[in-house]
Amino acid sequence: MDAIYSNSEIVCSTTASINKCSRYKGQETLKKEVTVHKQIKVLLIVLSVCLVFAFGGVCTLAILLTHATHFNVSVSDQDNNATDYKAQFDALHNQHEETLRKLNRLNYSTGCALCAVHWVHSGGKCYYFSKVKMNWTQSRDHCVTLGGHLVIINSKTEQDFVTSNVKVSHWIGLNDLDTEGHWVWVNNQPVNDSVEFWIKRENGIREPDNWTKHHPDGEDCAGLGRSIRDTDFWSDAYCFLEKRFVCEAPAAV
Ligand SMILES: *[C@@H]1O[C@H](CO)[C@@H](O)[C@H](O)[C@H]1NC(C)=O
Ligand SMILES: *[C@@H]1O[C@H](CO)[C@@H](O)[C@H](O)[C@H]1NC(C)=O
Ligand SMILES: *[C@@H]1O[C@H](CO)[C@@H](O)[C@H](O)[C@H]1NC(C)=O
Ligand SMILES: *[C@@H]1O[C@H](CO)[C@@H](O)[C@H](O)[C@H]1NC(C)=O
Ligand SMILES: *[C@@H]1O[C@H](CO)[C@@H](O)[C@H](O)[C@H]1NC(C)=O
Ligand SMILES: [Ca+2]
Ligand SMILES: [Ca+2]
Repeated sequence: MDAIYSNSEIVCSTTASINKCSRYKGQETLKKEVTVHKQIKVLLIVLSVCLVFAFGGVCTLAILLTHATHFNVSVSDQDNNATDYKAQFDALHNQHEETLRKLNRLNYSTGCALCAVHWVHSGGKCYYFSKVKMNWTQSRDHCVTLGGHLVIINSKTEQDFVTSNVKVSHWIGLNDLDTEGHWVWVNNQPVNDSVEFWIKRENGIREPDNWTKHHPDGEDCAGLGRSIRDTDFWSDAYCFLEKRFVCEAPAAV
């Protein structure tokens, strides 16, 4: 039984091996077919992947393009608006300058109207030349009650304007009351050494000379000239002297 079984087994095995053989042959053709199928599959997969990538690429491009268009549009919008704002700004700027020019012409053409009655306009300022005489401190206080201050001379132009309007000595807003020899204006500004108009005589005796002949305290207040002489220049004098005086005030706009 065993032998038969084994025989038959052998037979079987032989048949099986033959079968196996034939099956192997079949399998080889099968294998080839499978390989071809696999290759096609791989090709298909590769193609699909390529397609996916291509699609993705197209999508990306499309998105980029849309964005680019939007971007361009917004940029050109902003450009337009920027030019609009610049044009508006330029127009306003020109208008502003023209208004300033008009105001300036008005300032100078209607000079008299910008100063109170009896005051004279010059260079954006108003000047008052008194007819009454007072000592220096009274003059200083009187200019303040008139809305101004004793004149402060800051330039040759202002000096020339003021002196061209006086023929006798007038007080100006300059004194060395606080510190002897240190001349300050009524606004506490010291005299600028490059803008001073003290009398300079040919004999070398200049003002301020702090003359003490008539008073031991010397001279601490400044006026234009002495009496009716040298009124184009400054001279120190006794503060208690009564003189006419020049007031100054800003012009109204
Ligand atoms: C440009 O101005 C117009 C109207 O003035 C406005 O509607 C638009 O939003 C502005 N565009 C940009 C980009 O500022
Ligand atoms: C007009 O005069 C006033 C007063 O002096 C001055 O403050 C103002 O700057 C002047 N205006 C112009 C445009 O010059
Ligand atoms: C003095 O006046 C000159 C000429 O006007 C000017 O250049 C200078 O700045 C003035 N100095 C002072 C301290 O004001
Ligand atoms: C002016 O005179 C007074 C009184 O004599 C004297 O105290 C003062 O030092 C003098 N000032 C100058 C600058 O000479
Ligand atoms: C100026 O005059 C007034 C009034 O007469 C007087 O009180 C004052 O002391 C005088 N000032 C000087 C510096 O003389
Ligand atoms: Ca003095
Ligand atoms: Ca003097």
